[in-house]
Amino acid sequence: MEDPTSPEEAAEPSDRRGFSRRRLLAGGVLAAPAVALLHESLPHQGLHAALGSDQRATAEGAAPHAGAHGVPSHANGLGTAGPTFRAGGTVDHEANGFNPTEILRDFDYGKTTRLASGRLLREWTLVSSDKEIEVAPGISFPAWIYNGRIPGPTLRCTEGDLLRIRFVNGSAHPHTIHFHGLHPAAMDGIPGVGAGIIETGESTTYEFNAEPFGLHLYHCHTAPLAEHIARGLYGTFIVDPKQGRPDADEMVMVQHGYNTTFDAEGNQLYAVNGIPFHYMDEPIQIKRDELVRIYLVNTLEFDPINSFHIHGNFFNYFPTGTRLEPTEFTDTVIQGQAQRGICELRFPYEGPFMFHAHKTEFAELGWMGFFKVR
Ligand SMILES: [Cu+2]
Repeated sequence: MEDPTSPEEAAEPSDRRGFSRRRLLAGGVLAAPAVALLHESLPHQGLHAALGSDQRATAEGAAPHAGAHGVPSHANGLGTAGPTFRAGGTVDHEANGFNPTEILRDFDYGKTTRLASGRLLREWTLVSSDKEIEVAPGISFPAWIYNGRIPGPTLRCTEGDLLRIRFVNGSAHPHTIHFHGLHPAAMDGIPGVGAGIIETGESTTYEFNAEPFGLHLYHCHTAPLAEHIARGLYGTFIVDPKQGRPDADEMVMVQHGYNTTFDAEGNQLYAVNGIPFHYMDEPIQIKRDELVRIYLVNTLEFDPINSFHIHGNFFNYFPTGTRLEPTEFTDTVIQGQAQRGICELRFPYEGPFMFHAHKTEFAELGWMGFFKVR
């Protein structure tokens, strides 16, 4: 197979406009037989093909790591034993300051105080900063982030709580926090309304009621909006119904991407919870027959849709989480940007089960992982 990006081509800035991911995929990665794709060449080749020239240079330097991502042996079509995960191909989570395995089940309930009225006050502090994140082995991305991680913390409360979110801008760029939910205009976190844009070194406090119950999100709303979101300024905001939901193994999956070439044409890498291919390397551990609840959010910039698909199973889907009855029993959902929904399911069989974008080109550029059911 031809190398879809010769060094000359990748290094020539004037070619950048024509250096689209889709052309690369069409001419390179996707032209390969599916078996080869899913076997050893996939993550490696995908990264090389898709990264920009600067990052490509770094990728070459990281060649010993590239391709070390675990590839399931069942993907070779032989139907043999479970995943074989080779060591050494991961990013430096410690240097990044976060690990998607921990982000998955990390819910931040804030600092709580009972008010005289009996209501619960929840308070958080979110600090934005600029940070180089190793998004794939050897590949650095200059991110803008909340509380040192991508995605930002998962803020969780119960409908009727009073919420107070102090925002401190520690980034070199102006930002805001815009919450989805019901709130006064002054608390909307957009330029020119209320506190408006929060400049470097400044802070503000957003205060509003927790409503409606459901699965929501927050993100920066400063222009250029696409860049402020794509750089990493987003997170999940869960408002639990007063009566709660049935006990379950709960987890959050924020779908997003990295436009490593900064051409705003698309993304070169796709992920859930910060790091492409992470749950290939560290499958999500699941107990057989236990109820699993996935809070699934799409913050993907530049691509009009994203999707989630699970192997060997079906789930009940609660769009936006604003109703207690599911609207669908399916194995695939499509989400546009800011769409989100709750997936509930049980795994009746043990073994490794893939989940990935059924926008399959995203899967091959990082948006895939495994549940490991025991
Ligand atoms: Cu911003």
